Amino acid sequence: MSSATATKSKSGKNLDKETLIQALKLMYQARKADDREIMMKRQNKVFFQISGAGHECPQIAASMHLKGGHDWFFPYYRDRALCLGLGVTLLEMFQASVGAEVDPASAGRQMPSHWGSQALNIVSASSPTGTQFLQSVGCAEAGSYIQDHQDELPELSSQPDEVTLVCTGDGTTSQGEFWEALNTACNLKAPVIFLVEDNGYAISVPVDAQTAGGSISGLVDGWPNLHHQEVDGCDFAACYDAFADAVAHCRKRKGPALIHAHVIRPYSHSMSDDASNYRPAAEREAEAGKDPIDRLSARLIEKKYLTQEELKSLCKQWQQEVTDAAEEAESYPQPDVSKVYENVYSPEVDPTSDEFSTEADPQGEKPTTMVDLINRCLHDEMGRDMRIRVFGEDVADATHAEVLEECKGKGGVFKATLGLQSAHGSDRCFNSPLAEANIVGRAIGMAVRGLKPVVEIQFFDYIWPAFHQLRNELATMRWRSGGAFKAPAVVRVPIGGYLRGGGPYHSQSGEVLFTHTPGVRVVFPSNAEDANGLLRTAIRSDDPVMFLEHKHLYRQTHNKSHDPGSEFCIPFGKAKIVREGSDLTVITYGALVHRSMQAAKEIEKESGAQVEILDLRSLSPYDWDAISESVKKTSKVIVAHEDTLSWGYGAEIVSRISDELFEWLDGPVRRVGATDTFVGYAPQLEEATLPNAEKLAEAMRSLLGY
Ligand SMILES: Cc1ncc(C[n+]2csc(CCOP(=O)(O)OP(=O)(O)O)c2C)c(N)n1
Ligand SMILES: [Mg+2]
Repeated sequence: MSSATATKSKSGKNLDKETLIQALKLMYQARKADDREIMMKRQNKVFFQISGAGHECPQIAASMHLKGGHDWFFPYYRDRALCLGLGVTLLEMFQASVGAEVDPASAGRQMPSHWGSQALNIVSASSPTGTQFLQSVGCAEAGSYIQDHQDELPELSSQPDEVTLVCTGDGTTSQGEFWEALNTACNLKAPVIFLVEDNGYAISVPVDAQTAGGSISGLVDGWPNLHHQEVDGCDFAACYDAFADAVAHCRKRKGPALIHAHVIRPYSHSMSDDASNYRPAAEREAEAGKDPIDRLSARLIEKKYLTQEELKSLCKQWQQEVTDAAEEAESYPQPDVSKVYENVYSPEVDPTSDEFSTEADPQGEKPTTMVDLINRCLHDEMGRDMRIRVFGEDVADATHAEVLEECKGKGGVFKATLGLQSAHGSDRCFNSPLAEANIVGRAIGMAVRGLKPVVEIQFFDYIWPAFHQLRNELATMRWRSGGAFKAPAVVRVPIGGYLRGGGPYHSQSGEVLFTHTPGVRVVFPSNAEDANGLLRTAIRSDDPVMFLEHKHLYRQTHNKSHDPGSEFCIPFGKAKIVREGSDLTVITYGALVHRSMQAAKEIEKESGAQVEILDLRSLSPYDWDAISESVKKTSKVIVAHEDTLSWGYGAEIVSRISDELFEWLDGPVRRVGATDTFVGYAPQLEEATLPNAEKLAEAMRSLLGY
């Protein structure tokens, strides 16, 4: 264990003068920084304020046992004192307050108190309460994985004794992800400290209305491998000792720890709240008597480490540093507006570039299916890149590898991941709990550490528990941190219907929920070769990718291909003309590519008209040049997709065609999509719902005749 991070041997009660004065300084300056920010908000110099007042004690204790740049941190908005203790400067804090471009936490993109520091391993905090928990578990897992494979991952770093700290309020422990994270951390013995800063309220809702029995401590008793301790969060010595024990437990890899610290909230929830509306005066006054800064000051005087005069003079000096930093920060400008697009995607790796355009090098005698070529790509890439970890529900061959002596192995409900565990090891392909947010949240924590999680959500229909993580975390990480952090995970998802019996919960599409989310790439292949090449690009790119695999296309014969070889990539944003024509363009993707081909053949037979079919292959980005060229050639266009018609992918493309290609059109721009309903189980219902070759042919006929 390095001396820099060794848990301090002294107990909280016997701390020396210097340590106590340093603790008081940090607590005092954190409080005064909040006060200054409140003043600046009133002066309209900052635009949001939420304070950490009353929460300082456990945070400073944590900062004294952990080390920025060595351990990892997932703070929440009240953790100003923690961040100050770890080394974020007052100037940096006020740069965030004024929304300055130089703000190292977010480049002026996030509200103040959304902490982040690349140098200190403080991972960019977001606003949703509770999303930090699963990410912190993934981060801790990544640390261990990097340790285990350090020789093969020389570009990544972790520490043998590192600990991940994740912080939360009491109310936020009501989020399901808290329990998911605690469950997984205990199960994996992950070195994560959960600090619950219990101020008794979540905005206006008291803790007894949130938590059974009114205390999180009562609920975490008896969890396997969990060290937990309840502590007076206004007593510095008690907090110091609690962290000493928790950190030691985690550094020794005995499991996670939970510290439940009772703190106070002397100010209202935020400057948009007035606690007197729901907290009686007597309650607020009683709380004020527990102020941790007053208590630590009194202790220093009592121990005769400081006189009243010395304390007064130190406070004046500490206050001056706060004032100076705030005044200096005011001179920093807000971000240049031209930079708003920066860091939506990787500025370094461009998956649309020619670098990702390679020739196929066909392997093997026979063409094979889409699911096989997805599996081959995963095998190839795992062999080439140790950063890749594949996990999800049922994706492993067998959780207990020894059963594979007798059993064939599962390898995913569609067998897309079959054999990955056996070939590459149980720490590279493994089963997650049955919890979708768990999969994506942990993937984000791992990706932040430089790993490349390639995870599977078993069915698109069940992606919704993970949507919060996907939309608010995965997609935003790079942008919201001004490029300081990124989460380039690949999320593979079987999607779509045509199963004859899939019903409403095994047939869903819904790709637009993701194309409508900046920061993620969305890919939707229609055939085996494209799936292989696009998945390789997804893995080698540096952006989060939603890789949508139509499960009805997994084992068709019409879309088989030879294995295109282990270096085959297809750039994103490049459509493929799968049928040339001069009379009408169909823009489509996924399962409608084949159906459109069938319809086009029918139309040719009937009237000789030539329909051009464009397979978009990737939906975000999409190939506007190819669309534009084809529409200029044919002057008639249909956008066809399997998903429900209204508010769908077609609406966007049609709108842009109407806007930019109006002069070239010889007819209305049409759409074909599913009925605005769910997909029924009875095959007759499914047929009536989803678009098919007949419906496509009818739309083609009608538009050709316009
Ligand atoms: C997912 C989500 N729901 C609601 C909110 C709005 N919100 C912000 S803070 C908060 C209360 C949090 O209470 P607690 O966890 O006790 O933390 P405290 O603010 O008391 O420290 C709420 C409801 C949010 N940011 N995110
Ligand atoms: Mg609270």
